[in-house]
Amino acid sequence: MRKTGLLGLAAAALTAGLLLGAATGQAKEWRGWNIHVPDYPVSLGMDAFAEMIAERSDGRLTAKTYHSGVLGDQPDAIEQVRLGGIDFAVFNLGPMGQVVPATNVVSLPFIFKNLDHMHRVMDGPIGEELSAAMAEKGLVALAWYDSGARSFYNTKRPIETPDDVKGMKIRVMSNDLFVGMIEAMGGNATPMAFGEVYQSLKTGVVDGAENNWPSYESTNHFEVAGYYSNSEHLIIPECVCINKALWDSLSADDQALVRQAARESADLQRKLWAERAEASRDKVVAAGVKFNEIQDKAAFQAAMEPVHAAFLEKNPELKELVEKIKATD
Ligand code: BDP
Repeated sequence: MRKTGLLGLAAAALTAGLLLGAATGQAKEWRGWNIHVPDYPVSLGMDAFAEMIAERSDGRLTAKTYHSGVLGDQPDAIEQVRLGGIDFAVFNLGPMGQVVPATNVVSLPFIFKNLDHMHRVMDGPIGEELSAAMAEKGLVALAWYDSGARSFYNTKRPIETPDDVKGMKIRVMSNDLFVGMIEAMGGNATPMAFGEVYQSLKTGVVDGAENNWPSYESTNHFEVAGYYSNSEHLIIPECVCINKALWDSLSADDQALVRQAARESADLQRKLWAERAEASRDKVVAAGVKFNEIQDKAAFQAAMEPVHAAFLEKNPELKELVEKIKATD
């Protein structure tokens, strides 16, 4: 009797709470997935986004970012944001390619001439086209963040030519395109979650990996893989993505508010990115990393030609998009 009474009371309180929530328009706090440590440019961008939407909506919209991959690895998190188990995230378009094939165009090695070229492409109609493809899969891309250029690093020797990759076991992000990229140079590719790479380098499960300066530094990979070779073979943007059903439930005014906050957070993130890239590079070089510049990237570009050809053969419908990227000044 007493038990039922208490339960009944609890149920009544819960219903009242829910009703109150509905009546005041108080939405649940959005959960944001992030793979990076809290002081990383992506993390600071996401935190600024969460602050802006709370402030500008007078607390009607609230969000919290869960850093350091505590909500799971990236391929799983992409599924979760699609399904609504997680509300928003910053994803690299590398693993996105497995879910939204059109986004693979930005994961083609050397497709972008440099970071500025990537910005010009992503901030224009091609970025819109990729957003539309993502929306069909349940993800709304609100803004693009920077992720610099990815280069090879390993535990064995400086990489100066594609031949130096021969026989090396290299960790890649989860996407068949990156497996093909390593195999084209005679290496063995191992797709693996970001969080497992440090231990795998340390124990020799892999000989190397590839990433930008800030990730190489923030993960301490530089402590266990001391050769960093500036191949800059991939320049892959990242998206601030929100679950589509959640997005569609927002009023037009709130959508504008959220999109604007995401864009401003991207301006901040890109500025922080440039600073961190330099600081990370200085830090690892000071720590004794053996860095080599690859002045002539032509041999690497040539080695990637079969990767492009195989991709276009498999995805003829993306040829026009690839041409458009290349033709963007
Ligand atoms: C970093 C990206 C992150 C990826 C990671 C990786 O920002 O999204 O998960 O590389 O290599 O540069 O997995």
